[in-house]
Amino acid sequence: MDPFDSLIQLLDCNGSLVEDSHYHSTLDGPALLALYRDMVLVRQLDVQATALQRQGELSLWAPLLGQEAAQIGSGRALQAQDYAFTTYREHGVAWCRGVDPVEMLRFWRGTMHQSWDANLHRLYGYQVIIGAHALHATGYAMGAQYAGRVGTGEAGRDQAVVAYFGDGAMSEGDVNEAFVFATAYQAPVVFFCQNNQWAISEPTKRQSRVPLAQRADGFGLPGIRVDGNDVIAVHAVTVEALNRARSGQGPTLIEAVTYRMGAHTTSDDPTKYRDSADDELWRGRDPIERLRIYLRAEGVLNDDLESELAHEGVSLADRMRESCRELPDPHPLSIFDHVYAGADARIDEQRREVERILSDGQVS
Ligand SMILES: Cc1ncc(C[n+]2csc(CCOP(=O)(O)OP(=O)(O)O)c2C)c(N)n1
Repeated sequence: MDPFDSLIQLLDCNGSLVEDSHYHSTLDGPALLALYRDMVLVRQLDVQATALQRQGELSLWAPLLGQEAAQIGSGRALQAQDYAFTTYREHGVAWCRGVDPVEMLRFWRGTMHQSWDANLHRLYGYQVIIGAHALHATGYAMGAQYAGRVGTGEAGRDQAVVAYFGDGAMSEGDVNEAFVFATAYQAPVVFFCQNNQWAISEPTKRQSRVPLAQRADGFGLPGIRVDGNDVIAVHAVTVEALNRARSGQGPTLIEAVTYRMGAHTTSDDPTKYRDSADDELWRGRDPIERLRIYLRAEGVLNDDLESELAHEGVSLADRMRESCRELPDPHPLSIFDHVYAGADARIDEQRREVERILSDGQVS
């Protein structure tokens, strides 16, 4: 079966709107244009970061190429009070949460000990351990529930939590355990699986005989399969799942069917294990191109706006390149920043010990 069959779709690959009996988009022209801008700029961010790695400025980079709609459509569905937990590939979600691209580069250049200020962005740092953060997200969601921030109906108070992970993570114990806890407690968490068809060199079809979303049935949570390259549909299904979570109706699993157009990371060569015909097929399903066609046909996007956006992309790339080369080494004590939201006696004690070592001049 083509993974692209039987999906929720609101905008097809040719840029035409599609009717769905349940989901309807509430996004008007300016809102769609904003999503288009986000997608174009995060692609630029990704291309620039990949180039910086090739120039020896970054140790590694995990490209998001092809997954812009899945990340932007869902990331823009989040409200300020919500909280997201992501993997190493969700630069588009980090963008939506207000993380500066240069801050992202600090991680990949090795000039940051762990993370940006998670509390400020309401986004935990890049998680490299596959699936671990599905449990962290579920625990966080249970905390929100116990703190009375679910189902109050008060706008801006009720919270939802999103855990982003890939198709490969669906085979991990942690993710399956998270499903058990989330459903047992009806926690306000949305599991957002980007099925990009590959877990490094392992294809999704070797991992599952059924569509991944169907696994939700066995755990007792709704499982939704959406065209992950259709930003309008991704936004609509995520808005609904987040509303369910915030209003106390429990978790949802969203499988966003997409394709990793690039390598797994800059250390990987996908030509060793996949067919170029697949790359060609998915190029025709490009998430940015179909929205571009639609917006141009509607008169929302024109040559002037496209050239403005192209300029914005070039300045972003210039800023990333220049700032990346100047990123300072982290201060040794910054390893203690952002470990917990507030003060912690054990962390404070360790900080004092390192301060003492530094002032003794034993290390610089
Ligand atoms: C617990 C754990 N096992 C193995 C790895 C090595 N590893 C890194 S990425 C990856 C594949 C993940 O694939 P998927 O979940 O589909 O996400 P994608 O990289 O495609 O976004 C693996 C096995 C790891 N980081 N953590």
